[in-house]
Amino acid sequence: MAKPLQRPITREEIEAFQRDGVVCLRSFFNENWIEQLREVTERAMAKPSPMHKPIDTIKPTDGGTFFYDTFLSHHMEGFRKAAFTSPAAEIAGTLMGASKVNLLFDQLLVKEPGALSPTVWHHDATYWPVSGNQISTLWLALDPVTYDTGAVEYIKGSHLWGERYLAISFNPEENYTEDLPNVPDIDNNRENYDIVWFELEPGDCTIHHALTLHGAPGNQSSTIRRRAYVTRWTGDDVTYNPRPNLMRIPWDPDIKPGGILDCDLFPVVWRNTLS
Ligand SMILES: O=C(O)CCC(=O)C(=O)O
Repeated sequence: MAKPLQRPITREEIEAFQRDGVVCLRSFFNENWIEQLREVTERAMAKPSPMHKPIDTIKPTDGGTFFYDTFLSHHMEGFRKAAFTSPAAEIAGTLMGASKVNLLFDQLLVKEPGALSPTVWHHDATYWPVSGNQISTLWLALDPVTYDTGAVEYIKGSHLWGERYLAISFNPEENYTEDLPNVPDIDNNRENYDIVWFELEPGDCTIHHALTLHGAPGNQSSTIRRRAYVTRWTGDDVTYNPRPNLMRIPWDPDIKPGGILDCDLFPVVWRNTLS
C-alpha cells in the first residue's frame, strides 16, 4: 500500500498539468525512495532485462552510455515495489483526474556523463498500443538535473494541438510506420514554441501528458550522472489499440482492440477512494 502523499496536490498544479501538459512537483519522493531506486538501478544496469536494447549503437562516438530498459516492474521486485507503493500512481491519477490508474510500463532512462546523444523531440502517444486522453508519464530524478546534464524540455500546450506525430525510434531494431506527419523542426525554430525545462533535485519529478512534445539534450558533464526512473500511467478512458510496428512489449496481453487494459501486463495500481 502506498503511504498518503506528503501534501495534497493543489488545484493550481492540476490546472497547470491540464493547461500546459507538464508540471513539476518537488520532493514528493523522500530519500528512502531515492536510495532504494538508485540501488535497484545499479543492479538493473548490471543485469538488464530481456527488454533492454543498447541504443548507443545509434551514435557510437558518444563518450557515455544512454541506458534504456523497459517493463522493469516485471523484472525486478525493487521496481515493482516503487511502481505499486511509491507516490507515483496517486500523483499521476490525481493530475489526470482519473478514478483509477494502470501502470502501462516503467523505464530507466540513464544518461551517463558524456552521453551526448540528444533525446529527439517526440511525443509518447504514438509509440504505445493505447488510445485515450488520460495517459501520462512521471519522470523522477535520481540525480540533480540541469540543462547541461540533460534536463527534459517540454513544449507547453502541445498536447492540445490536436496533432499526432510519427514516432521516431530510439532503438535501431524498431521502425515506426504509421501514416502520420513528422514532428516539426523545433530546434531550428525554438522562438516559435513555449519551451520549458526544470532544474531538479533527486526526489523531484515532472509529469507530462502523452501528447506533450518533449526532447532532451545529451549529458555534457564529465562527472554527473543523469538517472531517471520513469513510470507511464493510464486512466479511465484508455483502451487497448494495437497497431503494427509499435514499441516492443514483453508479451501479448490478449486484450481485444477497444478493451480495457486491466491485466497482469498493465495492472491497476491506484484507485481514487474519494471519487
Ligand atoms: O529522459 C529523456 O532523455 C527522455 C524522456 C522521455 O522521452 C520521456 O520521459 O518520455
